[in-house]
Amino acid sequence: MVYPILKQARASGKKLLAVLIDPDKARRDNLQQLADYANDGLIDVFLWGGSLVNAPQSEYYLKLLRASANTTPVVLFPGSVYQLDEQADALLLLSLISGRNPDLLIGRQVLVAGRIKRMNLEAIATGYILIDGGRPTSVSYMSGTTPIPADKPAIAAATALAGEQLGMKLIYMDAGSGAQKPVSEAIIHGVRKEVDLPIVVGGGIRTPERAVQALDAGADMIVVGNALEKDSGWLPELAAAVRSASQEDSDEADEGQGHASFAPDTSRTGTH
Ligand code: 1GP
Repeated sequence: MVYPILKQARASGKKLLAVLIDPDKARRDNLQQLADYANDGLIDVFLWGGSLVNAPQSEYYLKLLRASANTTPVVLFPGSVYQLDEQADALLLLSLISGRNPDLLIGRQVLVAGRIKRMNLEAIATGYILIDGGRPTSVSYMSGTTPIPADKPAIAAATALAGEQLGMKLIYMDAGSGAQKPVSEAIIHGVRKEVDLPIVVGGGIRTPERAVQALDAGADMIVVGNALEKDSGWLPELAAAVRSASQEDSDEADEGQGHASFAPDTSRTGTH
């Protein structure tokens, strides 16, 4: 199960690094390098998906990744109903709660509910929140929704809180792939103050410093995609920065703030 890993991280202050692979842009050599990093313990979670996936080789690449990095969970991050794949460990069952497009709030979920059940995929109900990242991104265009303005932390916080009250298990704030500006610390901090759920932040994170800023502001897991697609050589530096952000929280825990110790549950759903 993947969700317990996120919950444990949230409880203990351990920070997680997720690498997003867009199957349309995957390359065999890059995939192998990322798998090697994962096997060295540098990647906590793979996210798999994209706003528009046309690649006929998506299933094959996912099989390759599963074969080469078989202890790192792979979680589907689907841009459409065509992106379900039972080779994955889990699925972010996204509800685009920053938007007002009913199809992305409940319509598409209805279309895939039966398939998810029969695939025995762990579905993680995710309150997906788009934050303006400085320019239109694929996800804002494809979803036909307007992101929350970057300078409105109160709206982001109220949206996340509504997601929590509706029973969602995770909040994912996304400035969109390749965003000019990542989600700001003020927005992350505002949401962190309001909700207890694990918080995932992605979009436009291109440096270890940016990753640490998001984690220090309250994200439990950051997602990096674009910046690793062409060159994943900086991943060890990124992973070290994520670990250092964890260490700071763990120190606080040692000083009596009552966090539980981290004990990752890396067990998988039964079918894999
Ligand atoms: C996009 O949050 C992810 O949905 C990752 O964004 O590709 O900009 O890293 P990047």
